Amino acid sequence: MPPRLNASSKLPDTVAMPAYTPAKHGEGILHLGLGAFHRAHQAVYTDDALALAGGDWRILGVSLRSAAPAEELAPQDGLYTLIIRGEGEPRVRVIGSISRALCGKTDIDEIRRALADPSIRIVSLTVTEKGYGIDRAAGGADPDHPAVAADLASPDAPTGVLGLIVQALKARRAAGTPPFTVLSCDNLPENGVMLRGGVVDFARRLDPELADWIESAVAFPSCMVDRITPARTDATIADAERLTGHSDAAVIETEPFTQWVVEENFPAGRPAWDKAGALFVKDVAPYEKMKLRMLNGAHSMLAYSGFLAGQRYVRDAMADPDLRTLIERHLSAAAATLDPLPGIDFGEYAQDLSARFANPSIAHETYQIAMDGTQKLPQRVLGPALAALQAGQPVRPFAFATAAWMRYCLGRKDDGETYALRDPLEAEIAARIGTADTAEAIFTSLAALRGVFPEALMAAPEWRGEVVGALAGMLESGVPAAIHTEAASVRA
Ligand code: CS2
Repeated sequence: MPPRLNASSKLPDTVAMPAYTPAKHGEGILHLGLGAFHRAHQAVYTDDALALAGGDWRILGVSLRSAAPAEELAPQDGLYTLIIRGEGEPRVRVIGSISRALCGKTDIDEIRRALADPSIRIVSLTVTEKGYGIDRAAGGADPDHPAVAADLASPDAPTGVLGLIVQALKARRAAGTPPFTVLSCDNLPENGVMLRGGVVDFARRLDPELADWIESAVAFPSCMVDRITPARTDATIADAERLTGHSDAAVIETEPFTQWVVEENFPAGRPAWDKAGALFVKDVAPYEKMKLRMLNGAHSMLAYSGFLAGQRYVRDAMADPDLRTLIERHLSAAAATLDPLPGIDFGEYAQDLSARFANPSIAHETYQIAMDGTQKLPQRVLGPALAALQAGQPVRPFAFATAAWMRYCLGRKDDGETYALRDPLEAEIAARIGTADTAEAIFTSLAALRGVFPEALMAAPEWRGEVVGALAGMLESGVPAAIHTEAASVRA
């Protein structure tokens, strides 16, 4: 077994090391959600910013539930290998921007103390769509979310996202410490506005005056994040050993492409992320919309249809001419719902996305993307479907994606093999579908899910007809044949 990576490791010259001395930089960011994506994205921008411009901006990483990130990173002094898979041999670098890693289950007091500490000037988050506890249809905290319910009941001992942020802001206000900036980095439209709505509403339920102060004093910039980051596998671990001569339990692999578009609104300061390649703009919304509708929308369509057609990886689905046709159709339909964005050619963006999806060195599982469909579909597929409907554009591409998700909700493939949906509404989905086995009945049962489908869309006979038609095809002839027929109709 090779030695474990840590601050005194000597690595081969082929591995890029932090171009600064990590230990000389203090913490400035507390990040909630220490998963693979953060380590392939924001932590890398921060690593570059520290090298280029310095500052006390290292990241105190927190994972609220899983003990794994802290167990992986702590013995390595927060260091981890990033394997960047493009053409040829992967590029390898060691990231030094994470100073400490804590777990909400075991270190909650330390986490609460850190949140109140004046050195922390940014609290950033990648907790996934379902992790916030926000009722996205209504726009405030969701009192039925388990963490929200628990934190509303004991606000002085919070363990969830909204509860921790509100308690920390309250403590800072009482101590005369300036508030931190709150930066959501999840794939949600206007993520800053959404999180602000959740935090302010949570606070208002406890202390209206505190809520007013948060509204006026705390910044919640929005941002668009992008980097395809598959889950780590044994091959990732083996490559880290082979390429660095060290074992690394925290290694992450990712693609060469990376993008971050951030609203310029950091009253408490920020790392020089702009020098590291992040784009700072006044209004992020059009970039978010483009990425969510094109990249993520096409990803979700491909995940459900590809998974059900037996394609394990996105790259394999891209090698299937029928699925490729459907991806290209989806990308252009999504692009047609967007307002023009100066400096961006949506056609080129679509081509670049197809190339990224086809990257032969990235093994991105369709099943990974299929997770949490109820949390993803609204912004990725249903929002653009409604926009297309209202603009008189064809809704079929979005209806096909929605039908594939509904087919996926049955929890079994054409041959009867079963799988877990991995969705927070999994039990409700199963209960609603019950024994429904016609496209009409399945559509009707899922249409009643709370907060998923926009009413105006579901009320449109055209939409219903297209989804039911596509789903009926999948049920009658099997998913691969339905994909083939659909692609043939696009080519015709
Ligand atoms: C994917 C995203 O898992 C998913 O739902 O669509 O994680 C996607 O890979 C990233 O947003 C790319 O930036």
